[in-house]
Amino acid sequence: KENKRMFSKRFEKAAFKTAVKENVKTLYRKTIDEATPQQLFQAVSYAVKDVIIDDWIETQKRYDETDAKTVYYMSMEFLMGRALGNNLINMTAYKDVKEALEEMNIDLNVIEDEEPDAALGNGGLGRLAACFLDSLATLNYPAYGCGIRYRYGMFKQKIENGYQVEVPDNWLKEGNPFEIRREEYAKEVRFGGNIRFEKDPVTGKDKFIQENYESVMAVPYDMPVVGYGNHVVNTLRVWDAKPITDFKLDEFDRGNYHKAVEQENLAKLIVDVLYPNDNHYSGKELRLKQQYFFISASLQALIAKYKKKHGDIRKLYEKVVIQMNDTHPTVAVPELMRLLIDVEGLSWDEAWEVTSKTCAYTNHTIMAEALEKWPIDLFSKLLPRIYQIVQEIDRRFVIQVRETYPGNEEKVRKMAILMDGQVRMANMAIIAGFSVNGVAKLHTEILEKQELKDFYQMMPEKFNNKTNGITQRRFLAHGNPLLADWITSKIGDGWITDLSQISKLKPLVEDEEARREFMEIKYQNKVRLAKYIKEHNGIDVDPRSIFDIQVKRLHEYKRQLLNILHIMYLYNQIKEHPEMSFYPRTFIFGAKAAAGYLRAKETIKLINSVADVVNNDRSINGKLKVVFIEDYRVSNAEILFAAADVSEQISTASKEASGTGNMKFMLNGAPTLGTMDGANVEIVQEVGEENAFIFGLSSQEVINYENNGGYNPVDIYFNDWEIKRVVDQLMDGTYSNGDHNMYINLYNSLLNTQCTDRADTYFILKDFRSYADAQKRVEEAYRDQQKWSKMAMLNTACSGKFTSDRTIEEYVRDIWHLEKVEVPSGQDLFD
Ligand code: 26V
Repeated sequence: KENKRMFSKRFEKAAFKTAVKENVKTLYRKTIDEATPQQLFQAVSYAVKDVIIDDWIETQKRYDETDAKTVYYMSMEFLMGRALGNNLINMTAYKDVKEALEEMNIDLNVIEDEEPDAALGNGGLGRLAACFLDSLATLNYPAYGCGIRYRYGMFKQKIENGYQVEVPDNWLKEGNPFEIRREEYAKEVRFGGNIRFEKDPVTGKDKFIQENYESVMAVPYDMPVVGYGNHVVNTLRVWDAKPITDFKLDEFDRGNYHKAVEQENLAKLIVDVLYPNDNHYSGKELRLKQQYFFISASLQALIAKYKKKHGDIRKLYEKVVIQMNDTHPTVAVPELMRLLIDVEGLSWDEAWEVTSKTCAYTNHTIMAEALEKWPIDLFSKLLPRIYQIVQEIDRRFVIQVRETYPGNEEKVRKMAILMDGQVRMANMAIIAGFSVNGVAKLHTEILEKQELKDFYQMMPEKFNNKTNGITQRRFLAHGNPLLADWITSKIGDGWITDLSQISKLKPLVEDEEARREFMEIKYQNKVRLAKYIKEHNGIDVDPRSIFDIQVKRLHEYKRQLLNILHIMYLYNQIKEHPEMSFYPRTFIFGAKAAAGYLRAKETIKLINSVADVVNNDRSINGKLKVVFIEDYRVSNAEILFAAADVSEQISTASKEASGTGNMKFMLNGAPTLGTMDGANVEIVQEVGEENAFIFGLSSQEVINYENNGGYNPVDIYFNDWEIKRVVDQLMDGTYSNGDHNMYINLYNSLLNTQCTDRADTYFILKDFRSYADAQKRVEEAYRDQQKWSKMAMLNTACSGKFTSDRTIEEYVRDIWHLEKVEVPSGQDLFD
């Protein structure tokens, strides 16, 4: 009660300060002055958690009373970032807490920096899941996130001698103050063995008994997801694994020591580490184990919860909807079938009706190398009963295809789940799900017209688009407090939960004073980033220069190589024409490369080498600076977006399903320099082409080239000497202290036909001139500060569409059909 009071309606500063002091005392036997920053972080977090718990209990009670339909967002990844600051923002207590701590001589920002990022994700897909949870809670929708509690999240990136070095991310080392272990909800998950078939003598029904299996216990940890200012607290449930041996001493007693050890190892291994591969599938058995592990546990838990209130499991879909975040959780389809048939006793047809009315699938990429296709022998050995069910789903579907397209075996080849010794997970998701969605308008169109054409023709009613979004609570209210306060002073704070209101800034674009203020805030944010860069890189950058930023995972299709080649080209020009007028620029990169991705790692080395040469060349008078931000992650992303002048979104058209960084830059007032790809298309539609810098091949042009065997980059190389020069500089030692082999893989990727794939698969040289022109337009636009400030402000003012609140409302309207549940505030505690 005491704790609730301190955050209710009026923040009780004294109560809060006492709570922090008490926590430092009971946790560490220390006074505030003696405590380390980490200890203060823990103490503050526990004080905050205490308050969250009351709302959490209340929320779950309300969900129970109203018996509201719930979405289960199944995802291998939740890239949550830090919790403390975000929770305070959403509790509308950030400023009060900051002030209270200041009075105790504690800097909240310093405390926040003590929290490790919860980096349980790779990139866009995982961060999207985190934004969705924030929006679901803020919009009063009952929701669970279901995932894995990896002991090690996304690796920490160190740069040594210009190269990426991966360091394990031991994020739980100091303990996670916000999580709660829920031992009582543990579930057993079984792997391998064989299936014995029996007829039940009484019912005459088929029974499938799994024997000689290995198993683990899945133990859930719950993390609170705080809605903004509405007292809703939803749950992110992540599963840990523990060995089951203590329950099965009989095995142990029988001397099966080996098996006991095996199960212990399995438990340790299964949740050990996040696969740090973005957009690249490799058929690793452990990955499939992870998938089945968290899916089986989540489904068992969800069914148990449903059955506590409802008698008829055949109506599950009335209260539960399962959203599968890419194909990674699609084993949910056969696992739900198994639970319904083998455990709940439903017939196949009954189980299929429930499953296909409950499951929906989101596609996040058309990159062929990301498609999950499990070898049948691996799949059937690990999940024997699941495999039988997949076979039956496939058998029935193939009959349907043959009925629909008599004599057209090509259709069967393309659409069946089982083909060429593989289990094709996307096909299963589409066949079983009632909804298939892409993540941006262009992406969904490409799915319908190209990648999933056959499915679209057969079942068009399943297909729909849900353009991605981002949460303005984290990426503006928390990440850019100066701009957030300024916006609130101009249009009120309605934008925090209704971003469409940000369009009220539009008239202010014509107000010179407003523009000056807007640019002053941008400048302050650039100063903040310059300070970060000085601290972390030791590089001086001028906050008056143009901050041009590309931060995202490193991948060839995202074309960081195009960006750095262009910087090399600019450098050549400055050297050659020192008299040429050139607006000072700071190019900033942040990117992690998958550990085994050679070209990606070479690109990081190249960026760092170019940075070394350019930053230390006195002769160019600091006109050009290049910075590689080490360990790009959610927490430093917030600083980067706030400080950007230019947002680099330069993927090969058709390859980036949506992008979400593009939206974060736009919200913070950075115009897009980009291709007509993913959600860039919709960004341009909202802000107007004149307020973006668009270049390059269209997606249709790219697709046409691809259908005709590509294009020949060698022609460009020989016909454009400036392009030739930068490409040659990859090999001539300019950026490698004379080493002619350092960038050979990059060089070959652009030109060499010796490569297994086509030369310049991602049209870097093809788009180079067009990109350089667009960069020229950026420079010209920036010189005119009046014009630029209008452009920047308009980007913020037109970003309303790209809130994940809008995305979630569309999911609710078209797919999930949830109802809002109000949670009473703690005001009754005031009397
Ligand atoms: C795939 C795989 C394959 C197996 C190994 C581990 C792993 C991890 C992640 C992925 C996901 C690839 C798909 C993906 O991340 N797509 C991104 O989704 C974003 C959110 O919808 C979207 O904005 C990006 O454009 C899209 O690339």
